[in-house]
Amino acid sequence: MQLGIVTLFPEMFAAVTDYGISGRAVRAGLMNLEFFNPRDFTTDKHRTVDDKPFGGGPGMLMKTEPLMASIAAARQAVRQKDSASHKTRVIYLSPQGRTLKQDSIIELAQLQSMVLLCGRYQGIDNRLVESEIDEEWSLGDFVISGGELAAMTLIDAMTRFQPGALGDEDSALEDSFTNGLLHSPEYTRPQSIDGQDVPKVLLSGDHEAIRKWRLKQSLGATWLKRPDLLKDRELEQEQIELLEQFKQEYAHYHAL
Ligand code: 9WO
Repeated sequence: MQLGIVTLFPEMFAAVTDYGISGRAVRAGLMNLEFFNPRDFTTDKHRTVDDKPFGGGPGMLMKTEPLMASIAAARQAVRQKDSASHKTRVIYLSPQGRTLKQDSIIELAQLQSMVLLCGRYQGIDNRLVESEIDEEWSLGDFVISGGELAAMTLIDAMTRFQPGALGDEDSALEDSFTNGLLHSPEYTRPQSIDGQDVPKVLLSGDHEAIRKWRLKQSLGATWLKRPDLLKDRELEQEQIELLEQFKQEYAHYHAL
């Protein structure tokens, strides 16, 4: 995947390029990040990248000309490297966007190329939103200081769906949310921590019993913590029965 990233702070992206699964994917060439800093596209002595909003008020906007020049350069560079020369989407990360969900991550992860625009200050001139931005995406209903951390989050999440990015035993398709349910609880050594024991079934070696137990816990955790995920969802007969068992055990346990 070819990524053109328009940002005033390219150094921040070391968090994805230098560490962990995303770092390995970058080193393996699965994800190719190229940075375009509006400051490098300024023409004045002070290399100005902010400007006052018309109508007054506190705060600044990103200065238009260096921003437009860096978007144009990013589009061009990324398009040249996208072997099929697909139409490159320009994506803006902002609280005004559609909320990213795992299914939107999976769809975006299929693209060959994209330009990510990281806003700073109070954002960008609305005419650029209209003319330059193809899609606006949000992580959720909160404000952070700029688009970079959101862009990095998106890049990390998309990396997990690049073929070869995860080790053999990891599968992005087995993560929480990919089946629409929360993951069942997991345990490692030691078998007992201050009298809290690992559930016996996990030590039994009975794979079918373990599968059923995990599915029941997964349904139960979703019912307890994220009932909204079960709202408009058809459960299979086995799932209905396991969730019913979970609820009964839960009621029994909490009645004591
Ligand atoms: C800053 C500001 C300062 C004074 C008065 C109003 C203001 N609004 C903003 C603002 O919303 N700034 C944004 C900072 C502009 C776009 C980039 N920034 C950003 C992106 N903040 N939060 C995000 C973001 C992106 C994705 N998901 C969640 C939040």
